[in-house]
Amino acid sequence: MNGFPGAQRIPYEGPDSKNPLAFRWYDADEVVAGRTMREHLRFSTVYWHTFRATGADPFGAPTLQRPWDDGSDSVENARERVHVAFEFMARLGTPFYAFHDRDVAPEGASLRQTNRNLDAVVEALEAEQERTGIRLLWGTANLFSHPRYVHGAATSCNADAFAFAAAQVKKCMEVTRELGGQNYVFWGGREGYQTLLNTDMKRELDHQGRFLHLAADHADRIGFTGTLLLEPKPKEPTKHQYDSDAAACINFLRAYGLTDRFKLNIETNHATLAGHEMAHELEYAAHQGLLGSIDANTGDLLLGWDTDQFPTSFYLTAQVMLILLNYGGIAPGGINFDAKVRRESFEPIDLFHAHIGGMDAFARGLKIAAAIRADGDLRSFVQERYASWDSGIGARIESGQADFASLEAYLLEKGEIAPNASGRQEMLEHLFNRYL
Ligand code: XLS
Ligand code: NI
Ligand code: NI
Repeated sequence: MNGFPGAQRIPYEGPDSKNPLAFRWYDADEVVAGRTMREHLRFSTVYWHTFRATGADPFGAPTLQRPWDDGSDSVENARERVHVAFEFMARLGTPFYAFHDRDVAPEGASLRQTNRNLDAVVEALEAEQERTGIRLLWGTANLFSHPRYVHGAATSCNADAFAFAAAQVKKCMEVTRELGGQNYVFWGGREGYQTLLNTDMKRELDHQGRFLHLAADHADRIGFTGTLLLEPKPKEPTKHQYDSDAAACINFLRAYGLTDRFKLNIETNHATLAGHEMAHELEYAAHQGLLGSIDANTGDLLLGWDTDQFPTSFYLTAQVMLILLNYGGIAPGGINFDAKVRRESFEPIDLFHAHIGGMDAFARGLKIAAAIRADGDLRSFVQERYASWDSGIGARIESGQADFASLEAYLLEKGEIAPNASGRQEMLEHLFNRYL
């Protein structure tokens, strides 16, 4: 059962290596800014894109060659796939993985049978975790593929769909706990709408709030102590997803009293679809104390959908890692490659090329970010830019000692504001490039 001929354990060979099946930057044991790369980056392979994608698109048939997979929906095939998946991850060296319940095990004729199928595959996952030391970053329930969720899950107009989703999350959270999962993710696949003409938005959002409370209650009941994560995405599959971006998610969590239980899982391509840079979404979640984990991929700026490509831009990864370093790291979250190979990259070995490129891009980004922080030039510029708030009128405003009347009096006396300084954007962009 060697699904990956030609690929052994991927070695680190250093920046000068020309071997495409070697890391040039990712050296798991290398210490950067006080921690090993392994600890900083906490890479995770996703089960769905990597082991379940077929390459089918709305215009064409599957293309991806997966010789170990017999294409059937049997539990036996699902268990066989587990061995190949762990073999892949062990050779690649991602210390974590993530799955949806329905990626790992097939849906059966009844909920009872489906749960039994899941248990049978979880047994295999557990054994492989034990054998390889690879751990579960997060589990999640697929509440969007089955036709029963056509109108949504927690936000469906059909109360039975809510109940089914609850049963599914209950089970998936239990197996996530059993497998030692460090987080549990909620991406609201079909929680949104296509038209307001048939939608009671207030009622749907109340139901989503209720659903997440019930999920948190169940986590407490079973002693699941991992972080619960909500994943923002603005559109696709619905025209308007309720969890549209970090700010909308945080507002939702606050409105429904969920901020002490939930954090966010921020995905690069979802940020792009929301019209934001990844750095914006990370910075927004992080300063609110709600950054939990990252789905690392990248979109195509010329296409308006979630292309889920592997990240390769050092500029992007350096920005991401700078924010993570500034906020003390991503653990117990991780850098989860929610990314897939192109339909045209159909050989198994392409899975290695894709992940090696992504891991190296993040390793290089980490080094760039660490160098930027060590020099401190960027930080001093920003500190200096806000110096007017450190003393005088600025300090009085920040500490709550000023009101409109005293501010008016201040300006009547002073006449005009202190001269503004240049923002120096171009100089800073050039400075950033110094480290690339
Ligand atoms: C889809 C989402 C999904 C979540 C897990 O766009 O990124 O893959 O991460 O349900
Ligand atoms: Ni995702
Ligand atoms: Ni996505």
